Amino acid sequence: MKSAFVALAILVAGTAGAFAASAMDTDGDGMVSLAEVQAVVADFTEEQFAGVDTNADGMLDEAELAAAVEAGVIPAE
Ligand SMILES: [Ca+2]
Ligand SMILES: [Ca+2]
Repeated sequence: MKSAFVALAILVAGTAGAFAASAMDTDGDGMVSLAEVQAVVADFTEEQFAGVDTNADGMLDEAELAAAVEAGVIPAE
């Protein structure tokens, strides 16, 4: 019962992340850049971006974006 709930929670979180990524990823490369975040959150800073870019490659992948949305740093679109 508990594992089913966890699986559902992961499924829901994954769906929200994918949705946010597709909405923000305006050039369709599958990654969200600082400029793409700033198109949605105008006052999003480089420091905030660095905080959610956990592997520091300068782009947010789906997992990083999902974590940022979950943390409330980036609003879910
Ligand atoms: Ca992109
Ligand atoms: Ca990254």
